[in-house]
Amino acid sequence: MKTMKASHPVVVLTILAFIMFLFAWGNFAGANDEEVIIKMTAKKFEYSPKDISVKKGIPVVLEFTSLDGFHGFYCPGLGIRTDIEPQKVNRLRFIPEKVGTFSFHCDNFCGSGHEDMTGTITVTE
Ligand SMILES: [Cu+2]
Repeated sequence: MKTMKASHPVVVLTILAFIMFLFAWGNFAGANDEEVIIKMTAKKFEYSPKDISVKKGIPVVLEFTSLDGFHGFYCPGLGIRTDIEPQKVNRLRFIPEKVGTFSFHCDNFCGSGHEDMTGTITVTE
């Protein structure tokens, strides 16, 4: 019984340390699996928001809806594009791998003024 009493605090501390470890691990894993969802709308002749900021290495899902007709989204600097079809949510998932500011534009001709349909993605560390 004496040895049981002596070891008791050690056992409690060990269990506490293990629980703290699990918490830390959970947070760490959670941060890695994190996915940032950014909702964007497209209409003649603008995106909203038009300037977005994301973190390098954190997966991003852009969710586009069109408020009018057919548009596109093309960001050559990051090598990503999607059609933006009306009446549906158009999802584009990517992982930003380089830091910088990259412009995007509509690459489905949607009328005169179409060339002004632009925006930027800024990727930070
Ligand atoms: Cu357009």
